[in-house]
Amino acid sequence: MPYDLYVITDETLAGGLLHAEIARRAVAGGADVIQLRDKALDCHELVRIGREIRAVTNPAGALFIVNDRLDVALACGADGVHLGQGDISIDVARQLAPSGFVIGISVGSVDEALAAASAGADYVALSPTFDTGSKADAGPGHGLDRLRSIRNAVRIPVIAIGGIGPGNVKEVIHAGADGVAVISAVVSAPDIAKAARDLKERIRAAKREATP
Ligand code: TZP
Ligand code: MG
Repeated sequence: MPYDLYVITDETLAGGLLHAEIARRAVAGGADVIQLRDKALDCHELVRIGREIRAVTNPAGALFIVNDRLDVALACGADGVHLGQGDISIDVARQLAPSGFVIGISVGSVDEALAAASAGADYVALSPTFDTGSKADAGPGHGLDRLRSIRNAVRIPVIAIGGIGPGNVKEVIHAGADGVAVISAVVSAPDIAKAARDLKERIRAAKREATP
């Protein structure tokens, strides 16, 4: 399953569109992964919306990941969960999840990436890779040298997240990212499907250049 273009839903940055509609448009533009992320919703709302997104991603063959909440991910039949360093641990999540369930985790350092890989994570995301205005507590970007170091340290897929768009996606892929996770570059675009299509084409082109 490729992680090339990983789109995170955010209603606050989508000009009035709801999560499922953001997902529908992003998938129409070729998003490989949709992550439901909303810190303001309660569990009931997250499960209801998660099921709507599940109905969008399934027919398209896109992966559906829930942010933070393993309980919500399991309740709405998601393909996986994206954890932060303070969320349920990878080992415990693995014990509770069905086989084949995807567990990804945000990391900021090589040590965190190594720990995640040895705990059985399916992917790590360098968070944030660049400065971002889309996550208030993200802190400063770790940069491309950190991305390269993590790429060289682990064998599982490495995703770059934070401050990525059409202007810098090529250097991110050339630094070794397997995929790119974005909010604003796709979700805040006037035409979400078109922005997704354009970004995915840039990712693919950069990968073709990077592979001799
Ligand atoms: N986690 C780390 S950075 C970030 C998240 C959810 C926000 C990414 O948004 P953008 O607009 O692509 O910088
Ligand atoms: Mg989180």
